[in-house]
Amino acid sequence: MLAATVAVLPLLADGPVLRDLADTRGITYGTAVTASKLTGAYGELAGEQFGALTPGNEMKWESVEPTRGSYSWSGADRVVDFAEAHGQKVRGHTLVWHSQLPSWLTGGGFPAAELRTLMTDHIAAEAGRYKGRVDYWDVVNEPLDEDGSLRRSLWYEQLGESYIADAFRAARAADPDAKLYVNDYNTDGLGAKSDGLYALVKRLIAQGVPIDGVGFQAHLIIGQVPATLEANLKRFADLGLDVAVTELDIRMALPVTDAGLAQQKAEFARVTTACLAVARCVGVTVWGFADSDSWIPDTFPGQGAATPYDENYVPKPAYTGIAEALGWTGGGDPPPAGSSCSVTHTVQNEWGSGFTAALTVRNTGTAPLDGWKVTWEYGAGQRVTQAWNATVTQSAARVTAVNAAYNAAVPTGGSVTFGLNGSRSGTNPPPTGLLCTTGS
Ligand code: 9MR
Repeated sequence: MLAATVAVLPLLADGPVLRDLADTRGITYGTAVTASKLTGAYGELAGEQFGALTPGNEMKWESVEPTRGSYSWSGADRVVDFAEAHGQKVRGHTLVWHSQLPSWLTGGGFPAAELRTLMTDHIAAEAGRYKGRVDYWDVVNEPLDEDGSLRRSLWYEQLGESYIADAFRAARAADPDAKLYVNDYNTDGLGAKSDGLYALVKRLIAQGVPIDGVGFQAHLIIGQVPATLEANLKRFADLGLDVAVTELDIRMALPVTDAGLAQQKAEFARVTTACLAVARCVGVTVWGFADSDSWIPDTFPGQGAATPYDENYVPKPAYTGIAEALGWTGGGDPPPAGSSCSVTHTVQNEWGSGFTAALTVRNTGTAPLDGWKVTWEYGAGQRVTQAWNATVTQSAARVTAVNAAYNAAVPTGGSVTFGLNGSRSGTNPPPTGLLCTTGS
């Protein structure tokens, strides 16, 4: 699918918008978030810069089912609602894990059959609640030990390897449209642990287990980003699965140095480039976008600065490294004053002499839109022959689309889509100069 997009008017500063740059490259750039912080500058950056959100803790078992059979969804709801209001995807994290389990579960002494039912009931409840609203689920998190054998977790010890297949089947039954992932750390490069993961995934596929993807957490250390990251992603993709970098951070010893930040910039870029190089890599998620919202300093005393923004939400060199890896050159015209929309152009269908394209206008500002206009150039002789949901005119290569009366209004965070058929002769490169401006 060909896609092109343009970013207009970041809320906090002029500069690149990672989610839109990522869209143009066919991947999604996401972040883990803390639900309670999704206001003010934190909320604006999370909504403006990222195309997907992962709740850092709010969907874990101890958060959603602290007491047996009694669910508490407020934190998880907050993240999902926020993502929908900002046109973002959601990575659900996580349904079955050995950690952050409630004590009623770990200390319950449940016999195997009951434990298995507790697990599948929990999956049914959680994935069922968010059916159609979560794009990807980390169904099973961290099932492996460092040597590549299966982790001796509560689940494995009591239920054996079959807990994994059962968890995926329960998740598929609860939400047939969500992409189902296994997710782990220290599996980013080639090695014993990722070999174990690879073997596990092959067994699951052979058993017909409904698995769609593999998540690579990528909790990395500067100077130690695996050289084999891309090759490793590729071997999993070659099994016919999607892959994603799901929890990227790159930590360093504190205090930070300019050299450390420069190296971190290059390494955030490298991880991003590795995903871009693997066709089935659907995206990268950073594990917290700001150093003030990172787990690293608590867990690794003396280390930190592991994310793309500092404690005060000032972008670090790593942020620029990501943007550059996504194709940002620092050039281009500044966004027109007053604009607060962005637009994506996607070729949906292509045949010998024609094509169909969909264009989605998103309100990236803080106020509702009342009218919008999109302009672009088709550089290879493409001609618009028919359009819907907008008035589209063309003069030579230049195309202008203006809202219809019924879709002039776009709420904050909302989007509208219009479409067209075009004729072509030969190639059909994406449009250039794609720009959205707001109306009255
Ligand atoms: O970011 C999470 C942090 O706030 C929690 O205290 C921690 C508890 O284990 O979990 C962190 O997230 C983890 C994620 O769920 C799974 N992969 C490792 C992450 C970092 O520990």
